[in-house]
Amino acid sequence: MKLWQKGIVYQIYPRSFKDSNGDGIGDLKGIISKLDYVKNLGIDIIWLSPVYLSPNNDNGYDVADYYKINPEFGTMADMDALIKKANELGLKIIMDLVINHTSTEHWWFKEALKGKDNPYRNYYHWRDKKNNWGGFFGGTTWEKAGDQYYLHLFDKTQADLNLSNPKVIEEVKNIMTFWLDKGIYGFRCDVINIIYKNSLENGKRRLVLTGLEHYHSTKRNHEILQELRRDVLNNYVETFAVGETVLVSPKQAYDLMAPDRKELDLVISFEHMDVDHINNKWFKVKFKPKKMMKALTKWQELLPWNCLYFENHDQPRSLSRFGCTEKYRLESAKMLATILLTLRGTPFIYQGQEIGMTNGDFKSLSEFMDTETHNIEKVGRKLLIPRPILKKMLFRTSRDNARTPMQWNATTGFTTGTPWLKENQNKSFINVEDALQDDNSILNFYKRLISFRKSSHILTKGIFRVISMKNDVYIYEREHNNQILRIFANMSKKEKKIHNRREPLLSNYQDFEPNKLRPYEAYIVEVRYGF
Ligand code: TEU
Ligand code: CA
Repeated sequence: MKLWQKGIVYQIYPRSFKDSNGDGIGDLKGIISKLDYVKNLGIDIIWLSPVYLSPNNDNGYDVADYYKINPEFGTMADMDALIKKANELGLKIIMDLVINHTSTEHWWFKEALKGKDNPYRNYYHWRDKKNNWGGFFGGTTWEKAGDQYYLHLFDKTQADLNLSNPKVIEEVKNIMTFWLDKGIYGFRCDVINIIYKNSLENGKRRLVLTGLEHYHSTKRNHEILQELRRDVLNNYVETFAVGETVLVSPKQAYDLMAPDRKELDLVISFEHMDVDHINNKWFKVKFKPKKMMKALTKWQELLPWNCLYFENHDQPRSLSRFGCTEKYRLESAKMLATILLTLRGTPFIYQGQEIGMTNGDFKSLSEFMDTETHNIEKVGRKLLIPRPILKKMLFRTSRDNARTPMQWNATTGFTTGTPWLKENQNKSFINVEDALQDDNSILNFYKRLISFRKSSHILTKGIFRVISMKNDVYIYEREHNNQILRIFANMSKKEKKIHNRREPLLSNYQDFEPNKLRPYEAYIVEVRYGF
């Protein structure tokens, strides 16, 4: 087994993790000061969201220079120190690789703006007129610059790179090599299945993302990934390349990660994140556990290995979506943790998830910092969505829900200054300092689960088999070498009848009652057939 299969990943969103100098913005020195915390949790791999030079229109996913560190975060020396200290602790680092687009502040783009015959013009996509494509952040995907328009599938300050230009591919290889030579373990590749555009013609009209068929999962996209593996990743003993994808089927995901195709190692898919909305994420509906179980089961059955996650910097907090933030906060957070750490695949934990952080307590739209949230607000206004409904949509779904500062303690744990994004006031009782001292905390439960998982061949290697998805109760097994663990999870706040008399090996309740699951109760039992 590779390290990325045995290990647990922890995602750090640098801006919101730990501020070391009181300017209200998390930074690299802050991360260094918390590496011991991450290590003690039982983590093996850190996924660091972008720390490159950036004007921060999309918090670093708009890269202005791939070889420079954003001064708000520190210096290249700080980054070297972070990699060194992490490696000393046995922690690997993967960095975000954002190659679908650069910031319009990138010097390549500034050169491209100088005219049609500039050598960098062809680093980007240009058209004389807009086409009908629709962007990920709402609205058109074309912005005028001079007498032409450039393509941007995301924000207008994120210009799509032209990966049909071999020079751009060379640039990507150099960037990867530069960072791998510094001792990082690999990359989380941003929106990796839409990087190659077959054509810039009009698309078939769709409710969202018109034009998608021209750039989604293209053949050339696969070839590019194969080339990056062959010419870069293969130069290192062991690397880890996990790709974030957009709208993939299990088959499309498998084609990106199948070992014999030599592209990525692992794919981040979204189907289980799409279970509480209709059409697109802004139209949330009541969460039905069955949908989640079905999505998880489907991917468990169809892919040999999954990226297991309930949260990241783009998703509202899982506790607020799939659990209970009040009466059963502890139980439901631990129930979700139990599922996360007992399925087959590599678990990803997003900063703050391990203490049960909830969605932000935003009161007004002006408190949001995320460009997507503001773009969607504009779209919503154009569509004449009544203001109270629009507000509700944005409060519930904004990515800023996941980006509020990490709650280290009840007071100035994140920063001694003014945080760049409003802190959640529930830091008074949801914070790392308190959680560390409380044996019953979500944090300590995560630690127990992580060490349980890591010492169990059944959980790391075993096959998955679903037993039941009825009545809001998820029951499945993992099996390895004829040893079986069965996992029970009540995903609702109602008590449920089940069949089980075996004492759990690990449970989110202190005691055990046979043949029933109390609200959000979840546990692992050992099963022996034929005895
Ligand atoms: O996200 C890509 C993506 O498809 C979505 O999750 C997106 O963030 C949005 O929610 C669509 O409605 C990646 C990054 O994770 C995200 O932070 C970036 O903004 C985006 O790419 C562009 O780089
Ligand atoms: Ca700082």
